[in-house]
Amino acid sequence: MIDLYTASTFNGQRVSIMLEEIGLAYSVYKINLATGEQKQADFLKLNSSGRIPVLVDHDNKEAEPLVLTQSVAILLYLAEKTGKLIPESLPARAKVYEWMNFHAVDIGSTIFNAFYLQQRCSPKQIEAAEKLTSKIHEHYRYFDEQLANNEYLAGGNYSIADITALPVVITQQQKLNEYPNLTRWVQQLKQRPAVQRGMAVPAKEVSHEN
Ligand SMILES: N[C@@H](CCC(=O)N[C@@H](CS)C(=O)NCC(=O)O)C(=O)O
Repeated sequence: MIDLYTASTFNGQRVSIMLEEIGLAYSVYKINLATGEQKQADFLKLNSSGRIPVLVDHDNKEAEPLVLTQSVAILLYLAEKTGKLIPESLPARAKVYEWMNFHAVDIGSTIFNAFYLQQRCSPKQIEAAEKLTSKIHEHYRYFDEQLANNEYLAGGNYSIADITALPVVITQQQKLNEYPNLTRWVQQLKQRPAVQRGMAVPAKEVSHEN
């Protein structure tokens, strides 16, 4: 059995979409970030950095359950565990790693930093946020070009690279109009029932009997 400690943020949604796609049964524990549940002693025992998502796999082959943090590491673990949503050939896998990294590091952190600065009010912070917004557009042009030539992010097959990217991109819908290939890809992925279910987690604490 798998336990997922999560909240409605893009890092958490990556993992819930993945669990829905691969069809493993899991229980959801909703962590209220606004009230600081992630900094309470019980949660810190699981992840001393005090952040979601956390996955606990009770079915691994070791004696102790595996406790794993970092959304990208969790996606890679689940893909390796099930052999799903990751290609077999090494060069094709390398392209998946490349696009996961682009999204988790370049796009994800730029969007997060721009959002953080936009909440502040000093002129210097606003100026920095504007610089980051123009960087987001530069990344999106590159992303759009990739999707002009490929159905999915890392080539012809849907993979964990798409799952890494989608929840972040969805937070930026207002920026998508200029990017037709990106818009096509978002619409296509949003049709997937597993994506719809994964995006809705954690509406409540439940067991997902996949
Ligand atoms: N790189 C980590 C980021 C984890 C992270 O920053 N989680 C945020 C929510 S998206 C969090 O729990 N923030 C609460 C806090 O920092 O107090 C991942 O990919 O999982």
